[in-house]
Amino acid sequence: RQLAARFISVPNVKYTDSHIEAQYSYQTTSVHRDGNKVTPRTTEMTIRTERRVPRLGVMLVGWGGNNGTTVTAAVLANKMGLTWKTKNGVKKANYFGSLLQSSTVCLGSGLEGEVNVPFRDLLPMVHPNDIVFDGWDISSLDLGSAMERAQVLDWSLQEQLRPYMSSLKPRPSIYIPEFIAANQESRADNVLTGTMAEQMERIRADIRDFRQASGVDKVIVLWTANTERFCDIIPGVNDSAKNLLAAIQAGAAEVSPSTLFAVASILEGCAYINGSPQNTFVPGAIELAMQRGVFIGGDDFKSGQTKIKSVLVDFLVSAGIKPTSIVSYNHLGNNDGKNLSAPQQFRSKEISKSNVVDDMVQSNPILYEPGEKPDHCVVIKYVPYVGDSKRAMDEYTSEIMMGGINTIALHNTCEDSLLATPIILDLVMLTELCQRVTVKPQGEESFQSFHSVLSLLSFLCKAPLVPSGTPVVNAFFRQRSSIENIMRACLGLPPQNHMLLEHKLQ
Ligand code: NAI
Ligand code: DG6
Repeated sequence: RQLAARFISVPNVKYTDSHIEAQYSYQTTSVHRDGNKVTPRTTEMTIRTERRVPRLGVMLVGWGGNNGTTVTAAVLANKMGLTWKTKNGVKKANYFGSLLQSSTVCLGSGLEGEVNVPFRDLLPMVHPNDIVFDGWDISSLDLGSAMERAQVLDWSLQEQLRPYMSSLKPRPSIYIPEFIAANQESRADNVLTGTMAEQMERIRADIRDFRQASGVDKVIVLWTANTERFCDIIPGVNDSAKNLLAAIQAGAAEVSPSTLFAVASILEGCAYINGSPQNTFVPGAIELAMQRGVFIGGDDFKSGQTKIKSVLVDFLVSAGIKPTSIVSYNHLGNNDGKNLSAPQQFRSKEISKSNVVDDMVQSNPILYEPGEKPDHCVVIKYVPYVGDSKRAMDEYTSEIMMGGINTIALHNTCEDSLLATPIILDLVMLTELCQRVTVKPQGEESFQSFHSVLSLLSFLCKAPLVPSGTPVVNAFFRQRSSIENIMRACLGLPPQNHMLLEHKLQ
């Protein structure tokens, strides 16, 4: 059963013209180091959610790429309610794969059983059809031709979208060749010139121009451009906000295009999300975001193989089974794969794909000695023929009872950009929602926002960026519960605990 939950009536919740205001008891369990003293704690708080949903503008870095064109085309197709014929029948535009648009949460239960509502109806949030897109690309191709180059969408859908997509042109971008693969050079015909500081100012001006010309209330900038190599963290260059700003003025070598985009967005007060694995958020960029109270999030969309890994390893370890070896191959033939065929760019991806099991392994000292980890190998190969249709093959070997060995082998074939597109939408819709939520713990004077490093986005990212000293959670269902329960808290509802005690008593 589906029910719009937007105006649910809860005694401890007040709907004013501008806000949903919930009185909430946040319950945690504090444990002493040795585990002998365990204390339940309750913090009373007021949580406010602004009700007015702004008109959202999203600027994509890498707009002319496979993800950039696919997300723009998908939103247009949904907005226009397009259908198209394929050899398998008529298809209709949808948002499958979006947590917020296409999944449900159990609101609670009544006489007729469980009531499930769409995630998107829990709180007022931006609908993807209303997002206005703009962006930059080092390739000058208009989005109609770029969509054709991407080879993701069915041709008869492309034909319908072409007139609209062709009028969209990426803005010139910052291109510093040493950060992406040399094989990308032939694409770079739409690049800014001038000093590093001048180029960054141009990006800031673009953001202001877009905001004004489109009439959007808010802009979020998201990097879906090529994977860069990692930056070295150099004291005096990118280790503090002050040094990073000075390094940009000086045109220092170790400042990447993605960091320049992040700094430009932060200075314009726009949230910035990193959909690729590189360390865009050097300490100086994080400090700048915190100083300015701007959200940053990332890193690297968790779209396919890694998403399954964050489910499967969680299942194995939480079932008391010990994964000892995880081997993940992929091959793909799109431009992302071409860029990742260069060693430094592959290394960035290898790092973000490899750390995803750490929290699950560390959570179980019965299975793993301190410091012990499964062998974990990540291989990516570029095979042009398969295009955007990525193949992922995984082998999970685990130790089971009494010396037994359990091997699971998976093969997944799927259009990579159709997995990334709903994630891009969820990232910006969730970030925008978080910008409207503030919390006032009892006894404190004022309402506070979420931390600038928006760890709630972890569910959508392979290598979640979290505030310093905060646990990194990769486990899929823990990440999902966090989003669900924080949204429930905004409505004064208790966390979903799945106890179903009322059905377990005589
Ligand atoms: P793509 O190669 O098709 O698109 C990237 C675009 O970025 C290209 O059009 C390129 O010209 C442009 N570009 C490169 N450097 C730029 C710069 N400095 N400024 C502006 N534009 C620039 O790649 P795709 O498939 O769209 O993926 C984009 C990124 O998302 C990659 O880094 C990829 O690793 C990452 N990603 C993709 C996932 C997926 O499932 N498709 C999942 C996780 C991450
Ligand atoms: C090859 O791994 C290309 C990558 O860009 C991936 O397609 C992307 O990172 C998705 O990774 P995963 O592990 O979530 O499928």
